[in-house]
Amino acid sequence: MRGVLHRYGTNLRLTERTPLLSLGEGSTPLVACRNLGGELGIELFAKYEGLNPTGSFKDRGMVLAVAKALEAGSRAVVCASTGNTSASAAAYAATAGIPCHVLLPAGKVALGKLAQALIYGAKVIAVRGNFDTALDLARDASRRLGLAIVNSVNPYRLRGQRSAAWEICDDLGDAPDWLAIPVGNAGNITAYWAGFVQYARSGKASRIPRMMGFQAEGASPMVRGEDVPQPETVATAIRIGRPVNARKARWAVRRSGGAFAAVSDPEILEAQRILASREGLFAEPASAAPLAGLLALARRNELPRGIRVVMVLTGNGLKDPDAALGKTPAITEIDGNWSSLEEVFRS
Ligand code: AN7
Repeated sequence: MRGVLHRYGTNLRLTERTPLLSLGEGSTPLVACRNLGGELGIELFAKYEGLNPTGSFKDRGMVLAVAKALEAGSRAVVCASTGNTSASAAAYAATAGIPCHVLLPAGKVALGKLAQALIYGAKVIAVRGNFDTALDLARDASRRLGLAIVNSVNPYRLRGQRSAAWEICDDLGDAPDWLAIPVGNAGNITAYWAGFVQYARSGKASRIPRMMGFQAEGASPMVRGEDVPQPETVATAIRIGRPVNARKARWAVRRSGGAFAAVSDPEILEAQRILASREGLFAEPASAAPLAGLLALARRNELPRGIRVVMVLTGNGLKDPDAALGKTPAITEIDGNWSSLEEVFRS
């Protein structure tokens, strides 16, 4: 299986000593969302990152970060995570054959992500506190114990994540007008922008998209312009109050003519349901923030007509079934005979 290192190695500063790890990450589908696009009056695509090996975009950068950690002789990796980074780190550490330590905000990680970290064999530590506290501790562990930190403070993470922007340009033949993306630690939006810039400079794209970053209202430091000490949102993946990549992301958004905006938890859950029921795409709540934002812009007549928009579905909906089940219709239970079933179809 050809992964990100095999396909984009020349762009990723590999050396002869970099192990070519792969779980088959990247090459995710760019799905045309004709139903919603038609309704919104735009050409809408979804970059379906939930189909990566561990179910999120994190795999693109994690494969490079862990490969580089091995190359540098690191004997273990550490990260803090709202869930997806830990799942990805644990999987790549497993294939690399080194231990992985993950620090999670206690009680605030979706069950599927927790199950992943555990089954891949990571040492899971629940921190009483939020993600920002856990990241401070992970940095301490890295510094004091010499573990390789594989959060997005590790430059290889964002470099690998650029590959998603390259794939979008390769699929569309050019960059889109807008990129709509959820923002937590503000790493991915920075990586996409850098990826688009790199492609534009090398003549493989004619433009750089407006970078449109969407946060949850209760965890929206990029929108408010200041840290949020107690971030809170149903979209636990982006429950982050002090984004480590804030400065770089602000630059990317300003340079591209984009913007940050916030959406409410009810808007996120409604967008998640609409995405699944209208397009057949099941993404986790954080990943529905961009669609929630586009729907809100359209309601206010602020969505330009006819533009080409790619929204990034960063994580798979199966990771967090609890969040999805809140708004689904009731299940009809019947006795196991035809007349009971016939009754259901008649009513
Ligand atoms: C599904 O796993 O920060 O703005 O520790 O899991 O680059 O942080 C997850 C982030 C969006 C935000 N969507 O990306 C972690 C973590 C999903 C995510 C984001 C995350 P960044």
